Amino acid sequence: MMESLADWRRSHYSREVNPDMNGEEILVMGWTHEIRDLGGIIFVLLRDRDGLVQVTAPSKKIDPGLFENLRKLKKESVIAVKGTVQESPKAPGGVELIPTDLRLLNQSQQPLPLDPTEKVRAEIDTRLDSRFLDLRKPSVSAIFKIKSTMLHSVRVFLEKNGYLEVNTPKLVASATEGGTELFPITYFEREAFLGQSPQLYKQTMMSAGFDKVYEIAPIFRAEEHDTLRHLNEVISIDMEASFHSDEDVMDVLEKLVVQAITDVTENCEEELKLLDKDLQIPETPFERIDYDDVIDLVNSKGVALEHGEDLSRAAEKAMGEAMDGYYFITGWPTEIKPFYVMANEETPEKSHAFDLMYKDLEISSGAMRVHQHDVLVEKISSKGLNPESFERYLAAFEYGMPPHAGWGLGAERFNMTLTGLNNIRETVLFPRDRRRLTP
Ligand code: AMO
Repeated sequence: MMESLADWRRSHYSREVNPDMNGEEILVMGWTHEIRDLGGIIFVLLRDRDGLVQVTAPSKKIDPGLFENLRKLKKESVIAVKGTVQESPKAPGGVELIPTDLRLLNQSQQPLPLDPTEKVRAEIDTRLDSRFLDLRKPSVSAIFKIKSTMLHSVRVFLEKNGYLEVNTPKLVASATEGGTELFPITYFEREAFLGQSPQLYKQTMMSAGFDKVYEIAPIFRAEEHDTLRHLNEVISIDMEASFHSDEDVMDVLEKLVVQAITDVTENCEEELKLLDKDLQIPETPFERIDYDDVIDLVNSKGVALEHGEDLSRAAEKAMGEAMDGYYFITGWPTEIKPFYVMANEETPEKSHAFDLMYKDLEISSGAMRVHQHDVLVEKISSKGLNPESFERYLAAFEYGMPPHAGWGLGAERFNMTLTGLNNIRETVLFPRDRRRLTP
């Protein structure tokens, strides 16, 4: 009688099998990455989440029935192999497995819509259409191991520094980052929107007395344009801190970025190697460059940019050529920043807002906020918005709102800087862009 599946328990992941285990009986589970049938000997590369292990089956040494079953295996089928570990300097990890038993757990259809062995290059759209297969590629899953390590590092860093994790609504009643980027939805008999940013809620938490909060959650932007840096759904790492200035939270951001890079270099050595990425720990403090100097710099490079304009793509590129690594742009004009950004006391045309850049890519923006109710009402009106639609948010400013500051860091854009990838779609499991809503 066939042993029940429950008795077939994995004893090791591929990465754990090493030459010191010579002679040990083990059980590995995974996918048939590759099959090489040389007649008298069959090599099967078994792939699991962590890597590859070679199963070596010489016809003379193993059971003929088992040999035939190995020969019949199809690529990307799911298998379990029992066998004896044998030292083998030429095989991956310096070991091979001489099989004693095989279980075909699930047969894969052929031909495959995509080749997970990475021998054939595929276009990004083909890859995303069969994303489950694409994600089997070690160099693709590496991106998500790095993302997971980064997010863990960010959480640990913020928790250690006294930040409380919060969860705010994603079904919201109003815009925060400009009306045109909103996804409207039907909320029973009313119109509502998908949240563009936890901005209003994280600020409200300052009035609630939580002092320091953070949230890691999706934000939704109805971006019309199709670029390598924009998606319609991304993960935002947001923080807000009371009695903090813009300089204070820039300091937090800088330290968090360095900590995450340090943790990724230490824990994702294999993954970085697969991505061919030589990740350097940046020096602090990051350079700070004033918006006025950015204007002069890009104009000197032949990019026309007027004072009071947001950076065009050409301006970002010129900045990317002039600056190395991470740097802050400070002193942004008040006029082009959202209503919640505090203006400079002495030069009100300039604000307390900043952006964190990596070469030509904006990865975070933040600011010290307006905390005075009357100033905020006026700023909402001056942006052409109706203060009445912000009634509940505004109330939090009437009964003791402390001064505060915060920022939002795009997890995917940050991940692009960690992995060296230039298409943001690569850093999301199932990206949402202008044309894509499935898988
Ligand atoms: P902002 O709109 O600049 O600021 O967003 C913050 C960061 O989120 C990421 N991001 C995006 N990434 C990819 N595709 C998009 N469509 C996209 N939109 C945003 C970027 C960006 O730097 N409320 C403020 C933050 C604050 O002041 O605390 C805000 O949302 O990395």
